[in-house]
Amino acid sequence: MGSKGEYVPLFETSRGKGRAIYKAFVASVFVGIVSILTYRATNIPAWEEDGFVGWIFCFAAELWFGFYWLLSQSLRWNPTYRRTFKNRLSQRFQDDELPGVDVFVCTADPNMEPPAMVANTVLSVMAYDYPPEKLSVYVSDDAASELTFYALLEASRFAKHWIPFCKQFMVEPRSPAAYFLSSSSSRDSVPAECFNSVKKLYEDMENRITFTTKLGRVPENTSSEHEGYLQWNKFSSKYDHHTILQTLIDGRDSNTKDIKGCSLPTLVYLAREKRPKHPHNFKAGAMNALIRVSSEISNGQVILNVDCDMYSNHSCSVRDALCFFLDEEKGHEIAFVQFPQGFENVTKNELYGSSLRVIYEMEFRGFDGYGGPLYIGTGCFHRRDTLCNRKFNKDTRIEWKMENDRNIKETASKLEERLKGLASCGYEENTQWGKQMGLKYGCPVEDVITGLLIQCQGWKSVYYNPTRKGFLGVVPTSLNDTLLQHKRWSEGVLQILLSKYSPLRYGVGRISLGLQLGYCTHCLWALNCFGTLYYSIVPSLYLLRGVSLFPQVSSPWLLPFAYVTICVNIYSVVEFLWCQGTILGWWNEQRMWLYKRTTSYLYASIDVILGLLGLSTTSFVVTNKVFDPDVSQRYKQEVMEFGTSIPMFTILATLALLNLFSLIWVVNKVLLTKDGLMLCKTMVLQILLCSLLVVINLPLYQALFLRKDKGNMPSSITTKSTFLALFICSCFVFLY
Ligand SMILES: *[C@@H]1O[C@H](CO)[C@@H](O)[C@H](O)[C@H]1NC(C)=O
Ligand SMILES: CC(=O)N[C@H]1CO[C@H](CO)[C@@H](O)[C@@H]1O
Repeated sequence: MGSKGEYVPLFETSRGKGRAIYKAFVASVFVGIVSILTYRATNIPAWEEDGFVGWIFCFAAELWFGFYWLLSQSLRWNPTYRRTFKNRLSQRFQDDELPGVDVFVCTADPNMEPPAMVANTVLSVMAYDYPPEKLSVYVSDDAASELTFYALLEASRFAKHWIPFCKQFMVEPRSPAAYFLSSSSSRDSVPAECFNSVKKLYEDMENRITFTTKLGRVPENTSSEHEGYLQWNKFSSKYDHHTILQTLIDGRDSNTKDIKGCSLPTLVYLAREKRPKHPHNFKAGAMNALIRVSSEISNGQVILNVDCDMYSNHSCSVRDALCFFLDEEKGHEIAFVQFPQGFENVTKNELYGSSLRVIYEMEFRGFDGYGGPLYIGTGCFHRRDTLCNRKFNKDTRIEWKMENDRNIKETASKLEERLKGLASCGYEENTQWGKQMGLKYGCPVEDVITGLLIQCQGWKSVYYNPTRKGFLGVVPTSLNDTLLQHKRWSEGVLQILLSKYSPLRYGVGRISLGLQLGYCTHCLWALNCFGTLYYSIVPSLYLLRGVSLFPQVSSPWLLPFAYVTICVNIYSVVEFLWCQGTILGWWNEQRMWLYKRTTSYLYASIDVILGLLGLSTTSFVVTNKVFDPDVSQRYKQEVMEFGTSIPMFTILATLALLNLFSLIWVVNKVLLTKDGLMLCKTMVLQILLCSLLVVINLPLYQALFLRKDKGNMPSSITTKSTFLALFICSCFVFLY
């Protein structure tokens, strides 16, 4: 406490500025939308007319878009900003009074998630500016890969040099790979000699890890050096093996020291038991096994969860998070502190929009204004008790300063034997794990539903987005990967909306209305596919028949259409620039918006509908983090990557060609026929829409017809989509 017992907060919350102007703008756009809908409702063509069906569906699409736009305002209505005071934290809490922090790193596939990357992630979190006795790192390896184990063993040795080096010279960032690549100014204070010797150690380690990874197995002379490898003797496959639990660094042991004689954080490797007949519940299952195992080793009151492809970019993030939890007034309400996912591999104009700029800079702050952001499965600090189903009670405070009850009586090997059972397949049978306890099972976005249920227990969460990002990861660098990732997300969140934990039903009375609407905005991503598909196909096809679906140039009804379109897009540009994007980045994002909606979201919607009919089950796809140099090159030059022959690309190409053919047809007509000008006047909006779709698809036409590199559109898709588009267009012209 401050002087005279007066309360000085550990963090500060403020609201966004300029809200009144924004709200007036929203109101005006809303009037525009209502006018558009009025126009649709009052000008329906007679049912036997050519445009009747098209009109009705336009009406439906615009109703949806209007509704969805309104819904998405919930996330812009009340943005909230947070600031922490770490110096006050260190004044109020001595090092030995700080809570224990357990860091969970999950990896699932050494081929997609290179062991060297996992080692760097682990080293970056082991080097946090935090008392090492209070910090433990647990790695869950769902592939039970010897290669990952080898990399961690190497990392545990290198840590003895790396951690004291980081602490002595205040090195940032503390992932060695990122540090040695960066030209960070923190390098100047390091004597060249120290720098070079640590760098050499790192490079030797990295070479050894990469060598073994390429070899695909650990050489015998190496594996005989550590008894940990013996656990692989009875190993049959990654789908069928017993629990492997190894303490690589036992921080509880007072003899474990780094080269400077200081303590080290604990490092534990876990590959939980897998048997073909037992569902393993993907990442949620891995996290739950870690929660149980860690509770018997270090039992940190705070749990940090990071993906293996994200490293810590700020050594103080733990202290930042603790400023929220340990605040005497408000800390007791907070269940988790979510950091945004930062990305190091984004190019300037973000061809695939993968940094999710607007979501992290804008929408998550909106969530925070209503009780807290979603839990997104990485870069998130949880209180251990709230993850284990503790309900919120406004009078109960957690005793942070209590002695940490870490287990120091047993030796590591005894402990390991005893704890293996906690990670066995059978352990969770007839328990609440996966239901009430830990992360929830049965949803492809286990993180989001878990966060939602914690909020439904009465807890708040906090979004902390400092200028210097706390965690950095890599983005998918191809269109294919991006679309698949969004398919998984949009499918998962839509399932939540339809599940018994729907924010609209279960959430009622448990979370605020604003938060419910915020969740719905994300949960309904997938359903945007129908309106968008319709809007990007049918108006253009109607051009071929000369049927107008929008007001003519001379009609006053043109105004609301123009006003809404222009305003919404100008706002969207401004918002994007405000989130530190570029104009071209915005344009690329619009293209991705179209592509995601017409493929990822469509697939997600279809899968959810099939799931409702009992025809499909959830699956979990690990995103690829290994990059072909050729693909990387094109990614850096911001050239779209097609290259693979997947049905999603056929859809995209067909759509693009449909619009191209329609535009050619109509331009032809305008230029070559007598009533060309008339056509222009009656169909102006449709022609504009079609032209816009053509312009936004320019990179796709290039990939179809002009590019010769390996990332161009496979010729099978070119043929298929050209044929399909021609067929659909001619149907519209001649039959229908
Ligand atoms: C990561 O940390 C470094 C300093 O170590 C900083 O210069 C850089 O801006 C950070 N990156 C991001 C994206 O915040
Ligand atoms: C994992 C990965 O793709 N890393 C790349 C990120 O971007 C830098 C520079 O753009 C590359 O050097 C890395 O290889």
